[in-house]
Amino acid sequence: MKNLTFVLFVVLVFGLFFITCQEAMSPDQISQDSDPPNVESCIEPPPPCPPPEPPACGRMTGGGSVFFGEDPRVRVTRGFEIHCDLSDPNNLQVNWQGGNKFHLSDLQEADCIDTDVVQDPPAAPFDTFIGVGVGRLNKEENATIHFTFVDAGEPGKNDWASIEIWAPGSDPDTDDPVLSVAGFIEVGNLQAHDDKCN
Ligand SMILES: [Ca+2]
Ligand SMILES: [Ca+2]
Ligand SMILES: [Ca+2]
Repeated sequence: MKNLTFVLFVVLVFGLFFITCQEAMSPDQISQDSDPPNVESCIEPPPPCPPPEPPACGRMTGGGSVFFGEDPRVRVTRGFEIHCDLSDPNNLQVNWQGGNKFHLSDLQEADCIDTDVVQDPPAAPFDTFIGVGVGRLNKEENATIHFTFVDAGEPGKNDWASIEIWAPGSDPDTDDPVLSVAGFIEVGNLQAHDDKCN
């Protein structure tokens, strides 16, 4: 009888132990424990992007009549002035063979960038002016101009310019320009200036 009691006691203890272990390791918990670690929580978020650099604050002028190109021969008339922040005044007139005249009415886009080119003197926050605008071509409105002017120091023999002009009604994305010219400045000078924008 003692032996039977002892056996029953042992069975009871093991039974309780088994039930306790099953409760401690419920299926849900087993499933959770077997999930892979949350990798994303271990990866640090990327650093925030640096704020964009403010646009260069300046203007470009042309001293004297600026001639360049051979066919056609192009003249950017004396006294042009264009501003990186589009603020007035923005004056630009382009003449070329055949009695063609373009006069800028509205400078719509301006991107003034500082490249490896050295524009000194004077000190300026940019050397290259990339612009888009509309104006009158031979007294007809809504012609389009794309241009790039590079001040490469003084005097202006290393300065460089490109100009494309589309006739009124033409699409610069699909149509040919009526003027497309690029080259070093032969006469005159392109001058980048620092400006007080505020
Ligand atoms: Ca530069
Ligand atoms: Ca200069
Ligand atoms: Ca220059």
